[in-house]
Amino acid sequence: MDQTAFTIGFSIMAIASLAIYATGGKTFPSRHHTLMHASVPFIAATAYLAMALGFGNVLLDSGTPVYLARYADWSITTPILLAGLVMLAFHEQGKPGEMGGFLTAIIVLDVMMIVTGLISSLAEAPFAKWVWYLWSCAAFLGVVYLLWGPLRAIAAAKGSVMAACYNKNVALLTVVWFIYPVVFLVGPEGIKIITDATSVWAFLILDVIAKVFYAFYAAANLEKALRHSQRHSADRV
Ligand code: RET
Repeated sequence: MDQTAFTIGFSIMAIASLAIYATGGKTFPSRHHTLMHASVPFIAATAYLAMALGFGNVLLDSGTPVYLARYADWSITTPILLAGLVMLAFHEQGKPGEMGGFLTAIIVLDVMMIVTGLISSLAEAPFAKWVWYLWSCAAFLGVVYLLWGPLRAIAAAKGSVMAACYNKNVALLTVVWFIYPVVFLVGPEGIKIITDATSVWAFLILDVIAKVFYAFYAAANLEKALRHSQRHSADRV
């Protein structure tokens, strides 16, 4: 258990939540994105606080530590991040029920990915562990498919500027999210190539990129796209 990493994680996430809110757009249509992105590190700060204080840190019979707060964090924060992307793809438009359907499907797949990942980490029998791991990967591929297939096409139909913004955000998110199952695989919950401390630091770095860096990156891309669309509608008047 790495107390330093958890304390650093708590501090970064708490400060980042305030910084994302303070610097983010406060008018429609950026305000709701600002609120969503600021809530993500707040949840993570809570999870790191729990891990630092030893709440939900389970030691399995095999000696593998499992941090339940990490999975609780991911099961709330990843749906928020995905909801932001679905909303960006639709950009305040779409047929009735369409956005709700996509939100439901992507969040169900995503929560299944986290829950089955947790089951895999708790499963000590190798066969069950790897079945659950693969099932979690299948759900993850479903999420990636929705982002790069139908949602990308919907974003493209909203014009090249919003589509470029969606594509940039999805590209960063996909690259970073793909590293999580790899760290899990090589870590103590998987094939145990890296130590618990290394995996805690690796997840901390990934969390900072996926939650904090991504929030600033996505906000900058959105503001740029909105400025561009405003300039073009002003030109047409
Ligand atoms: C697990 C293990 C089982 C296989 C897969 C996983 C994927 C996890 C992901 C987590 C993303 C977390 C983020 C948190 C930031 O807020 C559960 C590690 C596929 C993709 C982005």
